[in-house]
Amino acid sequence: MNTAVIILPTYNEVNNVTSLIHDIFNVTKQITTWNIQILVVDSSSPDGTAKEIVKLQKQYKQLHLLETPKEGLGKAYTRGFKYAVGKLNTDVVFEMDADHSHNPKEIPNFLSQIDQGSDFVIGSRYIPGGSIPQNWGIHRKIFSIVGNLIVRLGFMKFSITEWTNGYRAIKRWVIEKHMDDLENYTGYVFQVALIDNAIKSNARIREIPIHFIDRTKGVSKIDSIEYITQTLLYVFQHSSFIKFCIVGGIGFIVDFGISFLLIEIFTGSVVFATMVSAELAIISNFIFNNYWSFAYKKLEHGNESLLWSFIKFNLVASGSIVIQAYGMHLSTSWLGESYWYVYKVFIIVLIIIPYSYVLYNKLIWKDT
Ligand SMILES: Nc1nc2c(ncn2[C@@H]2O[C@H](COP(=O)(O)OP(=O)(O)O)[C@@H](O)[C@H]2O)c(=O)[nH]1
Ligand SMILES: [Mg+2]
Repeated sequence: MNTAVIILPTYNEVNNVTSLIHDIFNVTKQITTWNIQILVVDSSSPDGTAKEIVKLQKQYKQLHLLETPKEGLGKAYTRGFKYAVGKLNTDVVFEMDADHSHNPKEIPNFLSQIDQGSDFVIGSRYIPGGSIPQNWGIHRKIFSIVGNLIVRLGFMKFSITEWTNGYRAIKRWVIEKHMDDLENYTGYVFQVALIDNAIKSNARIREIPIHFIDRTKGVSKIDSIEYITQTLLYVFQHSSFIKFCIVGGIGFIVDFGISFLLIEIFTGSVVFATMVSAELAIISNFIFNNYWSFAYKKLEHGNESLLWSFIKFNLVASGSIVIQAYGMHLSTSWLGESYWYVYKVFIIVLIIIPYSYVLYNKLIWKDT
């Protein structure tokens, strides 16, 4: 029988964790196809959470306790993952808050998605059937909704609606594959990093709706300012889309700079200069995208497809020149030529950027 370990990270949850553990085992005793264990990872809570767990262990032999220093939620989870995989030899790990925000009744739904072939099941508050608490203040609602939106936009990944909530079931291989990278994220941003890593290794990700219940006992440990800065920084450093936009900007500078050099300094012909500079910009874009924006799906040197990919890249780039020329022709013939630069910006932002990004992902740096 396969094993699933439910990890409950705790920091001062003495008034929540005992009743939650009873609730969980009440649900899981009805599951016959999985061996379910609970691992509490307590970061030296001064309120005596760990002592309560030790008492409960007399009642439940499937209850484990890992005591760690106070190093943040991400660190607690990575330590918990290592223990669950290494010591408890689990096949699946669950993440679940210990403050009753996540209803244990959903556990069978997570497992049935795993049984049906998912590698990573996310409990989402933002798909039909899911919700955030009605009684949350407007600040907390905006914080949660906008936070998720920024991540979705930054990664241009709209199919995943929930990046921050920690009610999840994850297959062992995903954890093992990304453990080294995950250890870099000690705080709540760890949750975003985990999904980002899972996407990059093509894990089959599935969302199921959950209602998030506001805690009634104890206080939230989230440090909002630290969380926002770390999340923005993470998205900025890891988003292929943002890097792709920066590479486009560099391409523009290369194109313009070389044209300027050839025309003004070397008094070359304008047509010749334009051809040379455009192709050099295409080459620079191809190299920077390959080794930076899409580095995690890099086309390797010596690989036969590298040349073919470069040819396709040139075709996509030529396509964008044709689209721009046609768009400029249409817009200036309708609206006159005075504001041509405004139309150009609109065409680049609304058509060229999405066109190139989608085609690069579909034709050149493909998800395997
Ligand atoms: N072990 C451990 N657990 C933590 C830490 N910070 C938060 N938690 C736990 O993570 C879960 C979610 O935290 P919570 O404060 O409720 O965050 P919120 O739901 O976003 O307000 C709870 O079970 C907390 O006890 C930490 O540093 N170490
Ligand atoms: Mg909470």
